[in-house]
Amino acid sequence: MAKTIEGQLQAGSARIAIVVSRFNDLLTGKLLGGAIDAYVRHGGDQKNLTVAYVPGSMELALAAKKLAGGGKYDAVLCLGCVIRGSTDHYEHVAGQAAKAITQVGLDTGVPTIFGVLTCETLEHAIERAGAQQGNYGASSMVTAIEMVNVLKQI
Ligand code: INI
Repeated sequence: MAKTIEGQLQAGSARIAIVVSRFNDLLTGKLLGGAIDAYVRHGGDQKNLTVAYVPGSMELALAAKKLAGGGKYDAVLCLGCVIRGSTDHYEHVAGQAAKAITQVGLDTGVPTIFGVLTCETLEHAIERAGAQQGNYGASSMVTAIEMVNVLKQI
């Protein structure tokens, strides 16, 4: 029988920093609410959460790097929203944010989660920020919890 390593979805006392983009804050505020709610519903205590705000999705990675490097957090969750319909540099913002946030995790060893909605239209973004398609902030928090728990065992 193979040895299996997998992360449970219990938050326990995992210390998680959430970095939130103010750009599209109508939507990122909903992602933040979903993330906090998911943490609590998975057994966490809000006192173990820290929330930091940055201007836009392009700034998420730098703040995440500082938080991840300080040794105080078990995971960093980056929340943002990039909508193609409302920006002509969508590809740059979305692509660069994804690349930089992924790199923070690889460089620091602290799971750094890409909770950035990248959508074609405002309607699609609303659907994924708490309407028909769930809340991407909540599912990203569950990813953070799973990564904290699986990395503890590897
Ligand atoms: N930032 C976002 O988070 N989402 C967007 O859709 C967006 N648009 O449309 O441009 C956006 N731009 C700002 C960017 O993240 C930086 O804050 C800015 O370029 C300064 O570095």
